[in-house]
Amino acid sequence: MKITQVEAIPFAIPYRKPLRFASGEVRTAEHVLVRVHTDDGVVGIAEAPPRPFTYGETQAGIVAVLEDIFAPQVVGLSLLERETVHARLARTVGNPAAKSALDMALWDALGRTLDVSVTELLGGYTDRMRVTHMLGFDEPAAMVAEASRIRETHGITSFKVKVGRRPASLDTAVVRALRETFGDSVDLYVDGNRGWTAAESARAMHEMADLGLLFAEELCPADDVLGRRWLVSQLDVPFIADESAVTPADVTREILGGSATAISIKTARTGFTQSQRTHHLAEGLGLEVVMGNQIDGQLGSLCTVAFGASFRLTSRRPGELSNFLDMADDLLAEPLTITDGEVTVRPGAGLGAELDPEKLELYRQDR
Ligand code: MUC
Ligand code: MG
Repeated sequence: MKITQVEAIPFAIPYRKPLRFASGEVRTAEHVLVRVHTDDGVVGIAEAPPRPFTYGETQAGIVAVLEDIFAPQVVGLSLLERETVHARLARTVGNPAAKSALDMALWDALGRTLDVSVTELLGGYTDRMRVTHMLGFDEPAAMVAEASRIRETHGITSFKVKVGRRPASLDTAVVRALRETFGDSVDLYVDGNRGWTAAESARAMHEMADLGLLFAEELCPADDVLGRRWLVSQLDVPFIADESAVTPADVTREILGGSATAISIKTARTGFTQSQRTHHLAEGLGLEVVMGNQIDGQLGSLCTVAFGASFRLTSRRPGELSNFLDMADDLLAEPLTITDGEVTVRPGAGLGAELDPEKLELYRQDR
């Protein structure tokens, strides 16, 4: 079970249509495939999506930190020494997506070695999750049409609406149109990616008070400390900390400081090892948890469902598992599918994912 090699392979797959939100937009999935090899001939895989506008990482930076710093720190360790891996990676600050992909590839390799799924290794609570689809910025009619298409094609009835534009009426009109079109047959919540001030957020939430929103996420920056506490204290829905609460320490600070009342867990930024810690903390604090999406491809989405299905708390709410639908293609030999609004954990060892070698050749950028 000794780690012998870590590969970091940059690849690029275009999006069918860009996903736009208050902190940025994504037109091409320029991700990094991580492969962890062991002396038993096992290979574990995961992907890292760089999000410079949220965490400062770039594709080239992820490859460099994996090759130059993290690979030498873990080669020679056993797959069972996951806490030692965690401690060594923690010597370097930041780099959440690079650390997480390495961590998840290691768990995949462990599952393959032991012939059990990652979900069974982590907690084994269920084998599936309901799905929330994320709607990026557009005109109200186009966003309603997209939601209808996603509902008809994949059976999804939960939508996260990107907000945070100015004037806020651009976004409140979308949420109102969605509610008027679908009535109570869909769940809706909003994510501002820090686009509004606390006062703008309060006004927009007031304007949408009759629309039955389930949550509000990261409407204004957590660094506007008092403004955000003021906002959260007056809302009658849970306020989800997403990019402001990456580590368990961030979660503790945001929750105890009154700047959030729920959290998003994203395996793309906390892997499986750190996501476990966040899950246990959230359970202890009695928080609502949503499994979020860092605009992952199919492999990243499989990681999210593998973790989310492991615990009762993380599988209770629909997870954001469908961003890959916007991509023109992917690397998996057997594509991930969403049926009747659900994604199931892949049966089989580890993450249960195999790559299509021809697609990897086509999309990799290092040759
Ligand atoms: C989200 O929930 O914010 C947008 C940026 C990012 O890192 O993730 C997405 C989705
Ligand atoms: Mg978010």
